[in-house]
Amino acid sequence: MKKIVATIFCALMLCGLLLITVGTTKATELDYERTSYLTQVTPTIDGQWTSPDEWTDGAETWIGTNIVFRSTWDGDMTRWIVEFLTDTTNNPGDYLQFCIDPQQWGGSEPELGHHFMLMITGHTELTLFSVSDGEWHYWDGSSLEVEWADSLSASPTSSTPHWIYELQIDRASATLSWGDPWNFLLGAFDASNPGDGLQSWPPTDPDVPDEYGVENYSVEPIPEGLTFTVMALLTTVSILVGYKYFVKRKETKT
Ligand SMILES: [Ca+2]
Ligand SMILES: [Ca+2]
Repeated sequence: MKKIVATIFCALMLCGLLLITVGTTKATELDYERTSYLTQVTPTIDGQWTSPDEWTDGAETWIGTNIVFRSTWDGDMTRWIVEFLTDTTNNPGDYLQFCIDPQQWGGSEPELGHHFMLMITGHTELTLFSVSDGEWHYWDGSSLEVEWADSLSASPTSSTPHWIYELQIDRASATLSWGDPWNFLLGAFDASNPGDGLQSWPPTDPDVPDEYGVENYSVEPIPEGLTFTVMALLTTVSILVGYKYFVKRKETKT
């Protein structure tokens, strides 16, 4: 009987810790704000986790359970990794969509001089979009310096090879001035699962800047409490301590 109680206790502690993790690293439906921390490990933009610690300096944000992304920054650079865990197929119609409102203008539709968009399509092509008459249009005149790569590969997040996108943008190269903080919508589409549509953060309309999320920034490195390793360690310790406590009580009583 005590063993059952001990198991329930440990399970509750585990759930509690998981909730803490979610509460501090994942945005909620009511609050689409996240924080970019200072880059500690400058990533190699090759579309994969190049080293085990390459992206542990970025807080993770989930889009449902299918997509997770992280960002870090230093100077004018904003750096991103997006892992589409459930997209394991190479389709010409796959795309990553990144709508940017660099000065938090907001608005009910994108506006020229206020908003722009990047799309990576079919894992082969990066296209920039500006705005005309409230709609996105191909934009070839940008000096925006974007380095990007993607690959179907495994990562510390999932051992199943999945699409991983890495991007690095030099904000100083943008035609529009780019502030701190700034707003964005980031989403991805898997053409082999069209029913899922665009899965994005926030889960709103890419054509409505008023519905984008906020990219805040911290001048500090990511707090240790947010790293996966620390949370996993705490979880393990709590289970061991909880279990030992109950086993000890049982031994004392018998
Ligand atoms: Ca990399
Ligand atoms: Ca696909």
